[in-house]
Amino acid sequence: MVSVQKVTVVVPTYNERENLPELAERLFRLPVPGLTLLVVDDNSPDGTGLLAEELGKQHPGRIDVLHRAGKQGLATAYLQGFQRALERGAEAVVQMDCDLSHRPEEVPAMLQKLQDADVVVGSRYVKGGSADPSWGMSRRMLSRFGNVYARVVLGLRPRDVTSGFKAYRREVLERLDLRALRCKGFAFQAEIAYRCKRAGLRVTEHPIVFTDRSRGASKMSKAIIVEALVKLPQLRWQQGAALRHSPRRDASVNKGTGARGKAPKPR
Ligand SMILES: Nc1nc2c(ncn2[C@@H]2O[C@H](COP(=O)(O)OP(=O)(O)OP(=O)(O)O)[C@@H](O)[C@H]2O)c(=O)[nH]1
Ligand SMILES: [Mg+2]
Repeated sequence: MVSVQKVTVVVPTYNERENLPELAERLFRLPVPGLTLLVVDDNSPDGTGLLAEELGKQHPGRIDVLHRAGKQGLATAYLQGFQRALERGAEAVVQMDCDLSHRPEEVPAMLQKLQDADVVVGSRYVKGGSADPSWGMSRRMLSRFGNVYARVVLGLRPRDVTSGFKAYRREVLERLDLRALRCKGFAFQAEIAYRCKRAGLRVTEHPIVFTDRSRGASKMSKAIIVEALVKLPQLRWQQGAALRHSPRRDASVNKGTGARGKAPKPR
């Protein structure tokens, strides 16, 4: 049994009615009694938001639903979800997709590892982890390239920086200024990884086997991929420019950028 008392799993949804019931059932079967689910739904045309309310009646006190007016992207869904989770007293916050690509059964092990880390990342690219074995060469290359690109451009050490499966200590989300996030789509995952590095947080990777969704449609689009290609280098350049104009900050930043070690105050 995991010792963290209050855990909120934040799940953004857009047209996930075929997946949400199974995700909820599997999460609530875990040996984490204080686990609650927060669904952030963007007025899904397939009625996922209403379904979440219905499921909430079947699991009193365990499902909270944040309804937003329309599709506004992954980043703000997480941002608002994290804020709501903190307001409601979560001690640890987990983020994951609703499409069952992230196995709920990994959550207890990730929470266990969170006892000695600030952030635990479900990673496809460490020993024991993998991407969907059925992926063809081109899909595999795209995922690999996206990840290597983000790692190189942002100078990140973790192996999987585009993973959307993460567990955070409460204090981490309080300290990272998430309102200043620039990316809207999945690039937001790498932007968070970058902010964790900049804040000197201890990031641990937990191996996961990522499987493709078997129900519902992907929301990945060309615009989301272009955003990642364009915005991630900008984050690094802006940081470089800020440092060039502020020599005193330069010294302090260089001391505090390791993925491990004592965490300085975030900037
Ligand atoms: N609230 C909200 N949820 C979203 C939005 N876009 C995607 N999601 C959800 O975010 C999660 C990840 O989306 P996916 O469509 O699976 O995208 P992906 O996992 O990056 O891409 P695939 O590899 O195709 O699965 C799912 O739970 C989606 O329903 C959005 O604009 N708003
Ligand atoms: Mg997915």
